[in-house]
Amino acid sequence: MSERLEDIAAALVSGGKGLLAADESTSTIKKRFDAIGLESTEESRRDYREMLFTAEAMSDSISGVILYDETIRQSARDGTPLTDLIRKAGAIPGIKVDEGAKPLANFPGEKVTEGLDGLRERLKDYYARGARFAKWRAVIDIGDGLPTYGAIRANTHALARYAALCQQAGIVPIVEPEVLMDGPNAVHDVKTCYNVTEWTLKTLYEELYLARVTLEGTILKPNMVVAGKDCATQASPEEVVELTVKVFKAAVPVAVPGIAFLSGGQSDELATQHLSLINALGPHPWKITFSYGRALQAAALQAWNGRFENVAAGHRAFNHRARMNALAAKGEWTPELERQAA
Ligand code: 5MM
Repeated sequence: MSERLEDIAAALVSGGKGLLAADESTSTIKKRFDAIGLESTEESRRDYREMLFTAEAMSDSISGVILYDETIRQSARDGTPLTDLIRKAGAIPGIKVDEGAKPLANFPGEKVTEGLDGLRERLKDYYARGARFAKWRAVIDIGDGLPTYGAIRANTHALARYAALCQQAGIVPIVEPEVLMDGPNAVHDVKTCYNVTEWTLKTLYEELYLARVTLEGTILKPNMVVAGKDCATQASPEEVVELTVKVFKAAVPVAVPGIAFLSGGQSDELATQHLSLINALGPHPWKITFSYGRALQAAALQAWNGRFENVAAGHRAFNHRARMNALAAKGEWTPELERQAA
């Protein structure tokens, strides 16, 4: 495969495929395992990821997998490195390199993502382990008086410094500025989400420009424009789609090759439906696909349930969800196909 950043970025978002975000940190995967009553150990985490990466849909629907530090070093039960399983399926291994969102000093209720210290060296190591793209997630909270200019500036500046370091290391940066939809924010309607997303994206592209990042070798991983989870007035799918496309037209340069959405707490099917409607409105100047974590994995985790004898059931659930999202990446998903294929 070509090692040019532009080619790697294009491969990640083309061909109706999308990304599997399997980069849950140890504390997050523990929460997911707690929900099915499974103890989170190095071995159970490995077994779970091995189950995902050996599903058939990895070859037809997944372009790349975002891994966590522990996972990129792990091998399957038979000793095959997990990164080899991913490559064997024709997908590209990637790595989450941020060290999480921490309280932003002097900005109550807001966070900044850390992880820039030592990043140059870590990227070198991840490259040697086969990673050809990386991910850094910043979180933006909506609340009373939030977000602030300071928090948006600090988070997008860190994203730009991360992106520049990745490109120097031959790694495509996925930049993920997530405007959160969860949290007790009754004030958080779809219009507020639109305004905050536009503000965040415009600031992000200014920071990327100032950091001399080559946009052609990046991918954007954004939220869709949706109302907050606790907002009494939820937007219709048509409204979500219209506002999401509108905000990208206003704020995302066409030099960016692709946009790969996060699911952010949307239900599996709604995340698929929104993506499909967005693509059906195309053609757009960017490829638009998925980089889902929860919305790709939830059903597979339930079906697998931590048991070796359920690997086939886990595969079936993962194949279905991944294929529905691959259809959505082409704007071809319908509720009828969802039911027929289930
Ligand atoms: C898979 O979850 C990722 C890692 O989360 P933590 O650092 O909190 O453990 C997360 O960054 C994920 O890649 C994105 O938020 C997108 O996931 P969703 O579930 O929103 O599609």
